[in-house]
Amino acid sequence: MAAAAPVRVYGPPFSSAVSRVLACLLEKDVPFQLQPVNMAKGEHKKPDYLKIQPFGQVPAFQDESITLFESRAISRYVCEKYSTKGNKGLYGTNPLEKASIDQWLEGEGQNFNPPSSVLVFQLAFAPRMKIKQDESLIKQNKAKLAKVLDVYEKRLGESRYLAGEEFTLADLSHIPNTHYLVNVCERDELFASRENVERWWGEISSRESWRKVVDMQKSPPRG
Ligand SMILES: N[C@@H](CCC(=O)N[C@@H](CS)C(=O)NCC(=O)O)C(=O)O
Repeated sequence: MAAAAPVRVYGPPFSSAVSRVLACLLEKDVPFQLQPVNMAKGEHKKPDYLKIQPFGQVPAFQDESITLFESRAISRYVCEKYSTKGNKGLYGTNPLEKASIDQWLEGEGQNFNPPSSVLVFQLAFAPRMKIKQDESLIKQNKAKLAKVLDVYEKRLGESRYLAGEEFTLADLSHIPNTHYLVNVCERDELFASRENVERWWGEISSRESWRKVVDMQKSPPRG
């Protein structure tokens, strides 16, 4: 029987949402093919691409004849489909573990991502795109993120990772935006000033899966 084709991830590794999916695939040891989407040329808004990502964003994902979008949904799918590969506990092994992971994954999507993605855009991408930074938006979102991190500081004083004692998809999902905030945006004080958050960031950012994504970000394929 012919080997199954590798799954495909559409989008550049510098995108936070794309890199979330890449880190998940690497944790799960699932082979993948990266499909370039040249965002500078607006390829993500072209009719062919909109057939697989109707909102015109990256990533899109293909497994056999099925296409998916939304990085967190794709990551959950990868964990479920490849439950016996790579890091087997990444999305838990029973309903209660999954619910606990989902709770913090939703917390990331609903509470952490809104202010952190505004800060990443304003501080890392706007200057590169020659867009004027909005200082009041930066101030507002820094304050919002600080409140979210206060909750994390307490939680991470009770358990090693967000959903318990093991690294899970909930932790992984925070890495892409935090990476930009700590390493590019000079907002590392938000994390370093909180002892437990700082310890957690040190642990999750040094995972081999994420180090590989960072290497891919340094030398992305041309698209
Ligand atoms: N909730 C989506 C967000 C996707 C998203 O915002 N992607 C950004 C790059 S990180 C994008 O495509 N931006 C271009 C645009 O919105 O036109 C996911 O997690 O997949």
